[in-house]
Amino acid sequence: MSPKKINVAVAGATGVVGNQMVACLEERNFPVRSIRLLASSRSVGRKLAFRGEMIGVEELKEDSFKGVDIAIFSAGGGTSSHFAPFAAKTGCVVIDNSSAWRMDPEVPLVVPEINPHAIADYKNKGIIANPNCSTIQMVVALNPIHKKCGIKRIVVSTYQAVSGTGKKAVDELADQTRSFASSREYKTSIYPHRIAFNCLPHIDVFLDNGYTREEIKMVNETRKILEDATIGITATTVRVPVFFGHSESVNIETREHISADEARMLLSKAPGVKVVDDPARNIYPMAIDVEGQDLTFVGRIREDESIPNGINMWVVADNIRKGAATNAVQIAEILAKKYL
Ligand code: NAP
Ligand code: 3JN
Repeated sequence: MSPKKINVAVAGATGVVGNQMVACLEERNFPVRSIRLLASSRSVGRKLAFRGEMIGVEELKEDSFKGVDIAIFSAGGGTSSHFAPFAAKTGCVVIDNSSAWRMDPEVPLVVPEINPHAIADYKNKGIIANPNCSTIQMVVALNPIHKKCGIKRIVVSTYQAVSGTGKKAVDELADQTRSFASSREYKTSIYPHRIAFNCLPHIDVFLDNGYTREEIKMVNETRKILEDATIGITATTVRVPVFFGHSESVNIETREHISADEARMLLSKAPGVKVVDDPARNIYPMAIDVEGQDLTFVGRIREDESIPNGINMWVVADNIRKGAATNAVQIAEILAKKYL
């Protein structure tokens, strides 16, 4: 039997993430009957390609969702907070890529390799949340170990690409790099300091406890997806001058012992993971190799010699693909197949 055809809307279609959403729907041959591309009034008149057709961008409005089955949002938290309930009220299911709904206890927060069963809870509010990109790639790598040995504590430091901040940040890194290389004055508008040839230990806003909001997203979202509120987690999130691909140094303490070889073996069979780990030949995951890929790459797997049950690893993924668009489209695929 051929799959049911779905009427889709993409809100934020002109952005870095929205563009990949549209590309992903096409590449994965999602059973689209019709597609509406929505953005702000600034983009009305623009056209975007889908399956060889040029489709006009429409302004996102409260009544944009009539006849739509699935609406994928990536137009910022404020936009999702306001428009997702209108979409859900019309009867369409929202897959939201912002932080607006992630920690709502009635809204499922889904990584298909880990908790696809949670998708059933879309019925509560008509909304499913897509996690933060840094969380997604970390939990894809850690879930197999958590299931086998129980993770007690996670210490993570991220090295996040500028594409995570959107189109203007990609342009800022390119402009600053050109200016710096030709000894011209550089401009700073998206980040508070120069990002070219620099690292900023600052993603999203600072909170009263000294952490950034991005760091706390990683803590809360990881516990919700792994369905374990007891895991101790501390994160430091850093913006680095890379265009695409987030990298993470992840240290874990497990309840039961696991050797580096066992962890490598476990991860080599895990869904969505590719182990790239041959340091003798200088082989390890790198941001420059993951652009356009949907897997999470894990390497530098080794025992933490400072504690009895510790493992270190290096985790890299395309932040716009698995970190955002691919994960959302995977959710849409399960929703379409099992629930609609
Ligand atoms: P971007 O390149 O700046 O694009 C923003 C998109 O949102 C554009 O399509 C823009 O339309 C649209 N938009 C902004 N304000 C709007 C409004 N009031 N009404 C309708 N559309 C509006 O940003 P991005 O990198 O694609 O990120 C977009 C959002 O996705 C982020 O704010 C975040 O919530 C989410 N995100 C999630 C992850 C993740 O970790 N899962 C990663 C990155 C981003 P115009 O082009 O017309 O301005
Ligand atoms: O900075 C990154 O690498 C990921 C950024 C994600 C992001 C950017 C703006 C707003 C988010 C998010 O997904 O958490 C949000 C947000 O919706 O809060």
